[in-house]
Amino acid sequence: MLNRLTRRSFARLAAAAALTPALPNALAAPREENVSPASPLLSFPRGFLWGSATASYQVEGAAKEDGRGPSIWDTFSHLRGNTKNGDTGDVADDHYHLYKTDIALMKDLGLKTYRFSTSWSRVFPNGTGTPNPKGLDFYNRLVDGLLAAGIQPYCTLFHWDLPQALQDQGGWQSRDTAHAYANYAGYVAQHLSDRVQHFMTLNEMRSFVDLGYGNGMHAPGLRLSRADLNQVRHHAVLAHGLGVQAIRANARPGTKVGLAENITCTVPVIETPEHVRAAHIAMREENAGYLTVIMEGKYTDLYLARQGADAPKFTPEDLKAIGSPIDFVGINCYTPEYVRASSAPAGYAMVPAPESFPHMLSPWLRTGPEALYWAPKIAASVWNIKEIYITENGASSSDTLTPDGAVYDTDRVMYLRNYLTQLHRAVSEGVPVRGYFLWSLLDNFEWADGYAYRFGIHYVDFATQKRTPKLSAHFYRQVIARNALA
Ligand code: GBH
Repeated sequence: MLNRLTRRSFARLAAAAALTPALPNALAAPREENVSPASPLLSFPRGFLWGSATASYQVEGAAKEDGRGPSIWDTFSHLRGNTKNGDTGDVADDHYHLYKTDIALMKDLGLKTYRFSTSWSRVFPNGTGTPNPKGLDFYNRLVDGLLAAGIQPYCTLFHWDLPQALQDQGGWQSRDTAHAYANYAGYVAQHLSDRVQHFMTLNEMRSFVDLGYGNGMHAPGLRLSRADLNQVRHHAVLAHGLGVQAIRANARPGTKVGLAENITCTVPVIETPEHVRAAHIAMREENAGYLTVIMEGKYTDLYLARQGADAPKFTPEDLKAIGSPIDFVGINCYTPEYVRASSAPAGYAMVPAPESFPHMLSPWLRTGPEALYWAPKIAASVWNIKEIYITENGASSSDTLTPDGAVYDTDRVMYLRNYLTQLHRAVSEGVPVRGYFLWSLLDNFEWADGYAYRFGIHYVDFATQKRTPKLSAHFYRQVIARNALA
């Protein structure tokens, strides 16, 4: 016999399916006596913020419209060989024009919150100097639309699209860029903070530093020496710190400031005390150039020792700015990094992944759901963090439209169910995760991978801009509606 809750769940699922011609007969009612009820729902705390995330260059398009200046991603993606199939973000999801359609998709999902990023070169076409009012206007319209739909906007101020004009003056190799960033961040916060309560300074410093300036896979495509790269990394965390100060100085009182970093998500190889301890040490040391220096206001001794003569040059004032207190930490969490105890002086060792490790379509996206348990739990305990968001988690899949117009991305649904089960484990232990942003709302421009790797829970036909909810969107709608794993 089905209990009442399960019966109600079936009724809701059936209703959802009925609204969705793309899922014909998906849930033809089985005879009740033959149904094994699912285990009790894994409920999340009341008010848990279910969200989704995108980034300006990946979705907006309209690359030359309304006075937007070029960014390093315009330049980089237009140079042959830098992206798969020579793809660029010139049009992307045309979200700049279709944002109302996209807000309707969010509303249909029941999203509580949406994380977007502002394009620096829309707001300041040259990076500094005179702002372009039409650039800011787009974000005013977007924010107003979100609020009208009952969706809380979370704003990231930098998701890798550095104004080309600043790159021409040295980009992140120059300290001046950190100051230019603070000026821009303060300006946007000043104008949006009457409606936006949460700002993230920078998205994934590790990615744009190491890929953009280290191995040349991302814009601006440089391969610097280790010493120069360490200096770029220092300028990135300095920009974060100066940005925090500028936002505090210019935004409404009560505005919350944080960041969104793809920290090394350390996971103990076996859940025994010695490996758990090693994973805590690794959390600090593997993130030493990023989150650790931000949370502690200094580089760890081990970090400086490991860099030796290549260590970054910095002043005590730099460290003070970098360590400016923040209100929340956003963790972008995709892959686990396994750690074991070790008798080496560091007290831990990273465990390389075997070739057979399961991954999603993107070869780097190794699937280890327990990352979403351990990363926020360990970070919260190492730095005594009181407010955490999972600012990104999601997966690429070889989505195909079936003849009936559906996308059955069962692998993405499995991925999400498994990761969210581990997030539930953390939240039920009291780890202070307040919300979760699924990457991504839409298939979009996946940087060097162009449009070849789809991360959306809505399928986008890039020829027509038609959006189709995938099975994962239906799954996520149920999670949000029940505030529980469905
Ligand atoms: C995030 O990066 C980004 O914030 C987001 O913009 C992106 O769309 C999303 O994840 C999905 O990728 O090809 O072997 O050089 C996640 C961290 C860092 C993962 C760079 C891919 C490239 C690995 N990313 N990494 S490789």
